Amino acid sequence: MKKWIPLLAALAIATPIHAQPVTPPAAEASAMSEGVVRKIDAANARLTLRHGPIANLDMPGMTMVFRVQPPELLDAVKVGDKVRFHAEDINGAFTVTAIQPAP
Ligand SMILES: [Cu+2]
Repeated sequence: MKKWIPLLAALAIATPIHAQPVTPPAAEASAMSEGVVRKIDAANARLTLRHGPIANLDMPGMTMVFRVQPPELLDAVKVGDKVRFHAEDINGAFTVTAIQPAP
């Protein structure tokens, strides 16, 4: 571990403090966010998630209801699961378009 310290120090000096990772649009479109399933409303294809920041929606962490498209995505998760998911704003409705249990 010790041998890395000079390299990390060099990087810290070389990297401007305001530098942010640049996410290309293609990667952003498929970006996965983290959350926990709080409620599943299969009849209405809706899902309540307590989620972390969603970079592609510029949304901070919160608990909220999402639409789920396609509704079959709900078959892969249950209440209490930690999940990774992708959400998009589709015609003004925040919609989960991919979801999987987190490892
Ligand atoms: Cu939210």
